[in-house]
This record gives sequence, C-alpha cells and structure tokens, in this order.
Amino acid sequence: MAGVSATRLTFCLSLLVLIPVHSSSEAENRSDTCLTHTILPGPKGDAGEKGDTGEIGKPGKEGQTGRKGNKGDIGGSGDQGLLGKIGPIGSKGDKGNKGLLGLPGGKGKAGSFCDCGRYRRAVGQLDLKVSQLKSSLKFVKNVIAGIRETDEKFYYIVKEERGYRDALTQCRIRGGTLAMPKDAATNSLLAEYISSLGLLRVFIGINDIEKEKQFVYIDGSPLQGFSSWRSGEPNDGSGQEDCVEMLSSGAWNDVECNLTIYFVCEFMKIPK
Ligand code: GN1
Ligand code: CA
Ligand code: CA
Repeated sequence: MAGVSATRLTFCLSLLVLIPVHSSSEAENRSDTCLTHTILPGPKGDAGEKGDTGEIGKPGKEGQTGRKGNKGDIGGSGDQGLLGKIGPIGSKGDKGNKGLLGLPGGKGKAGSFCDCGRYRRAVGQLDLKVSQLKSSLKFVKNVIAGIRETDEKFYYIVKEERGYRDALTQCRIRGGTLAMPKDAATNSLLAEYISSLGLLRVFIGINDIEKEKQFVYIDGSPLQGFSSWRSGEPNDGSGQEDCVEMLSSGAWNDVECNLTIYFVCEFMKIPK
C-alpha cells in the first residue's frame, strides 16, 4: 500500500494477549512485559474482483416541452344527449274538412194553434223581397265594375242568356231599357264594350215585331239617318227574324226573338 509506513507491533507476554499500543511512551512504560517488533509492508496485492452492479440511479431532470403533435383522427360519435326543453306553442293549424252529417234530432213537440197561413205568406213575401234585393245589389256591383257611358246614358251588358222579351224586362226592372244606338259614336262604344268582354253578340233595342221590314227602336222611334246593318241584313232569314243583335264588329243582324243570348241595357243619367 502506498504511503504505508512500518508498523510497530508490541507483544505483551505477561498478559498473553495482544494489546495495541497507541503511543511510544505507553509502549516504553510497558517494556517489562512487552516486546516491540518492526513489520515492513508486503508487495501490492492483485486487483480485486469486479464489484456488484450498482443500485439504480436517481431520475434525470425533466426535459423541455415537446413540439405540438399532428391533429388527431376524428373521434367517434358521442352518446345521445338528454331530452331538450319543450318548444314554444306552434301557430294555429288549417281548418279541417267538414264533418259527417249528424244523426237526425228527435221529433219536436206539438205546436200551439195559430193563424199560420198569414205568417207563412208574409214570410214568403219577405223571402221574395230579399232575393230581389240580392239580385239588384249584384247588378249594381257589376254595373259599377263594367259600365260604359255617354254624356246622357250608362250602358251595361248583362251576361245572362235571355230571349228578347225577357231581356227587355230585365233592363226595365232595373230602371232602364234595351240599348238603342242612335249614332255612330254610341254604336262604336257598344261594339268595343262587346269585344272587350270577349263576346260575339248581344241583343239591342231594335225590332220589326209590329210591322215586317219596318225596324223601330224599343221606345217606338223609327231608325232615322243612322243604321249599322251587316251586309245582306236584315234578311228575315228564317222568316221569323224580328229582333236585332249587335255583333262585336258593331254590325247589326236580325235574328229570331226567342234566341237566348246576352243583352245590353241603357240607363238615363239623372238630370243635374
Ligand atoms: C244566321 O245560321 P243561318 O245562316 O241560318 C243568322 C241569321 C243571318 C245569317 C247570315 C240565329 O243564319 O240571322 O242572317 O246567319 N241566324 C242566327 O248568314 O244567327
Ligand atoms: Ca223580320
Ligand atoms: Ca238575319
């Protein structure tokens, strides 16, 4: 061993034991019983055997934060959520179809005696008045919507198929008569009116009922200075053509009075 110096060993016989002596003065004091020898160090020994594997070391220091990874794959769908809150009240639905006819009601009680005939008649008359008023109202509405006028008169085509006499009655119960075109301007106005409604023909207030070939206006006045006969008319075609129609061209033609076609009424304007 390097640095190992000679060691002094002291043998103490009297005690028959080896007692290590710690200092020279202590050894000399015991010289009567102890022998002192000097021992030199031997040569360096062989290398020792390889030691056992050491224990596992302490964990190293925490490294730096790594770079952000790539975006992962899309995850699977989650579990179904909880039932949501009840929504607001919806808008009112469409009207349903008409229901089936109900069962007939029970038989009524016997009535008390009354002069029912009088009341029934009165009710019947009222019903008639109501239907006449409805008809008049409808007429007025149509007149307002589709009327034509000159300075003196209103003209209105009634779209109801009637024979000549019925047509005249319909105009009269409304306060007018069948239209009597007595000049070219009025005739053109009526022709335009007919064609504007997509019609072909209407009765006008001219006839030769009283005397064949002698055409007069419905007010009894003769044709004077103006007429609009289609070429070849009046021809009294069937031998019974005594009433007159106006075509959409404005031309006149004599036809049978029992022909049922639309007609045009005229109404005097109320004098100012
Ligand atoms: C018509 O359809 P027809 O030809 O028998 C018309 C007569 C005319 C004639 C002219 C009901 O008679 O009034 O004069 O055409 N009759 C009707 O061709 O329209
Ligand atoms: Ca005739
Ligand atoms: Ca004719």
